[in-house]
Amino acid sequence: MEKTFLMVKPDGVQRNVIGEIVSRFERKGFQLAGAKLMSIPAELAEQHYGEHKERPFFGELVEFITSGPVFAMVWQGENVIATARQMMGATNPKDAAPGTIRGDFGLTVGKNIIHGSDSPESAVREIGLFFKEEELVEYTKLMNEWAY
Ligand code: DAT
Ligand code: MG
Repeated sequence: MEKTFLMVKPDGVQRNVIGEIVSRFERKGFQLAGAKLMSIPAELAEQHYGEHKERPFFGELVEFITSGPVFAMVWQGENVIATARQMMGATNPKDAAPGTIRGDFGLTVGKNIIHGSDSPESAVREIGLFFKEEELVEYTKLMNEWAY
């Protein structure tokens, strides 16, 4: 089953929306495979956002993502990578549709509440950066018979 890496960023943790965000993915029908509250070391932040190394906001981005705890998660389900991106909304919350996570809770691009992998390749890479294999749990949800 397809898996993606999602993370409530430090602003989302401080804004008390961890539960709300988990709830949205749960109600959608996705299955939680792993989760933890953690502080991101600078080296991990730089690796995670490596694709943005040359962008002018890279320093700020690393500073922000290491500024407080994040809630890192792995979710699985059919088409979860693309669907989670839709549920998150546009990168800049001012352009994110109401009903999306960034549209409902964010105001500016610097503090946009949630991260989600943008492709199957990023998902594999990011899950590997944040989770050890033994931190991911395989189990059967009986609900799946009613979801698929
Ligand atoms: P996304 O998080 O939607 O995948 P991205 O990968 O293009 O967006 O950028 C990663 C993060 O960097 C994004 O969530 C917020 C920040 N960011 C993106 N563009 C920015 C900009 N123009 N100014 C400041 N921060 C920006
Ligand atoms: Mg991205």
